Amino acid sequence: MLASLRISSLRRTAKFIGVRLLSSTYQRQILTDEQVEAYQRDSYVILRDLLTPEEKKDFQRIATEIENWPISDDWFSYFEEVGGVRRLSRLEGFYNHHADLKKHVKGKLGQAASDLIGEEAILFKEKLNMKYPGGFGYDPHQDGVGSWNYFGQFFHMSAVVTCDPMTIENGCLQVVPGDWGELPWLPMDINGDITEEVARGLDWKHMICDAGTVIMFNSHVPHKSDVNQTDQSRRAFFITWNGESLGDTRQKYYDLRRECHPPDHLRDPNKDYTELIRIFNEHNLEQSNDRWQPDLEEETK
Ligand SMILES: O=C(O)CCC(=O)C(=O)O
Repeated sequence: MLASLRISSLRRTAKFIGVRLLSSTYQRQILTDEQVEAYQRDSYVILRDLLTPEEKKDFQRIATEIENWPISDDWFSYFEEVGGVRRLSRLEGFYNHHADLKKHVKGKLGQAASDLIGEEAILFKEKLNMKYPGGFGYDPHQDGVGSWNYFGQFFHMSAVVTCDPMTIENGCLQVVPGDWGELPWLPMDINGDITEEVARGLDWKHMICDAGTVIMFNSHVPHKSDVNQTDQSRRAFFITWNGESLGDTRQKYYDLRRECHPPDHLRDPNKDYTELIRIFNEHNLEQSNDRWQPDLEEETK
């Protein structure tokens, strides 16, 4: 059982490490010079044709299968309430339960992640964000803040694989190009999001793309998205790796998540999760259920 003292010491450790390791012997596997250069310039790269048309369709099939899975102790299903209707907003931690997804993650996606990290990529976490019509947006944040950086981790690479087109109207991902990848983090509010004042001054780019596009970005890149204003879903996988020199901490991450931010059906009704959820910077998932207390946000003002 993790005591809150242990959590705050993990948090302190994560805050002071911020250097990226690159192996000088690594041989690039799949990305072109141009793609790697785009990533090195902007800290993200859009790969519109990394996947073949068949592979793009396959990701849509896999997303449809996974979103129809029942609630289970084996993965994490998070829900939101829109217009009084409760529906799925996210699934996490399903990698070991879908053989075809595993194949894709180990194949081209893992190779592209390795090419950008500069050493063999180890899977850290995976999720499928549903963003159904009216589905909530995400406040401006940097992913590496908080729990991602526990257990000696400090740098991650994510691949967004879009399963529906991303448009301004349906709440596409927005990122800020720049030389991101090292500390310090941008100024944060109490929820771990970038402060409104700082976010307002950033140069946000909309990631408008077709289904099957892959967007790679590192865990320091500021990003956000808006509510889906259309009547179609906007599903996207977010697959995240770390370099092998930082070890395999996926199980530890999900054990911590199970303890501190479990899905509803695994929550202990007698436990207050408010502070524990903070270490995951996932208040957006809670807000979508009207469960996040606004008075806590006031403390920062
Ligand atoms: O799905 C989106 O629109 C953004 C998701 C995001 O930023 C996150 O899950 O951290």
